Amino acid sequence: MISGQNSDIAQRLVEQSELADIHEKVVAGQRISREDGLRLFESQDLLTIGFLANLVRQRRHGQQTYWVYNQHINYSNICINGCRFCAFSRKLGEEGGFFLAVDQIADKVRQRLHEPITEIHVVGGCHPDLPFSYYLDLVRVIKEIRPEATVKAFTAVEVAHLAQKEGIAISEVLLALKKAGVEALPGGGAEVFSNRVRQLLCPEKLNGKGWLEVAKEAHQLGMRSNATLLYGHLETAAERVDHILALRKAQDETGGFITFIPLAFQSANTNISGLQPRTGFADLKTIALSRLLLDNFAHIKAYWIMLGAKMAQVALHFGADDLDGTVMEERIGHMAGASSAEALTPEELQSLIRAAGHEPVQRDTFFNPVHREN
Ligand code: V47
Ligand code: SF4
Repeated sequence: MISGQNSDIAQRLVEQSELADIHEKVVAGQRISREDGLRLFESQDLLTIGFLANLVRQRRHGQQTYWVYNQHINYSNICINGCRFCAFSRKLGEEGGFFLAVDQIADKVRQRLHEPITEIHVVGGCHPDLPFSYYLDLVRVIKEIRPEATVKAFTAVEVAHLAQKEGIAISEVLLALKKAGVEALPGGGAEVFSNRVRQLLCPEKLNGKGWLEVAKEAHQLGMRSNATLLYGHLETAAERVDHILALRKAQDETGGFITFIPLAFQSANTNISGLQPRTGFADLKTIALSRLLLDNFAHIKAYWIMLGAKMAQVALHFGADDLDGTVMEERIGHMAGASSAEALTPEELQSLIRAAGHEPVQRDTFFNPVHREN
């Protein structure tokens, strides 16, 4: 954190910068516009952008940075969609495809029963054949073994896929999942809402409008959800801004989003080639811009799996207030070449946060503090 004399100097520099008018809005707590967002993306003044985002972050969360004790489970990577940016998925029958039966999922949960996990995050591909009863049984078995953990499961894309496959309404799928024990949806599948990008990269997938409708419907039924942006591929700065603003509008309508997660694209083993490598500048600017534009989102997550632990730590001074969690087993980023570890212990997460000058706060899925014995 900047403090005392340094803070005054930083303040004066910002007031003299090309972004002084946006600084005024941020200080006054005013909403910043699409044009402001575009100017911020075009600006190379990363430290001023970070200073502005950090003002908002500090106002909301002070020195607190959140982390969660969680377990990721991917039930299957078999998927009908074949998004060009995805190294995780396989077609049915293709080498490398996998599927976990309900009792294998139960084993994964049981194996870690000695750990104080508070969230189980479950996602997979859009499988062509699995019956709806499989998804409900999967959730029920997790809740049976670990009743105290929150099940955060199935993206809006998986929910829409189930509705289509079963020939039932989205609300019916959501209500059945909720009854089985799902309390929140992960934020995946949003990618970039732009039709142009979706036509190029994931034309088979639920479109942006459909994704927002599922999320809003979940909120109306009393479920919460996260939201993501997949950045660092073919999207333009304007498409990033418009994606974030579509989420801001949806959040104005329902208030149901918990956190926003910019996902840094990992390119290995994907069908997108010839890109310039993603830069640290782009990572920090995207985090900061998200914090500044999403004035109605309480939290911005620096997902260390995609960013790498070191960049995620720096992002805590550029608008992010959450590092996600222990994870333990991660396939989506690692099959696409992520060089981060697959797991961080609670001690490692907390020491990353402390080394950034912040106070670690263990949270549950909904950002309620979790009090630990040790
Ligand atoms: O929707 C796919 C993304 C998402 C790649 O809600 C890729 O707390 C980077 O949504 N490089 C799934 N990203 C993961 C996800 C998520 C992860 C952690 C926490 C939460 C949460 C949600 O992964 C997909 C897609 O956008 N993805 N391929 C790739 N090559
Ligand atoms: Fe399937 Fe999701 Fe991968 Fe797209 S990103 S191919 S929907 S698993």
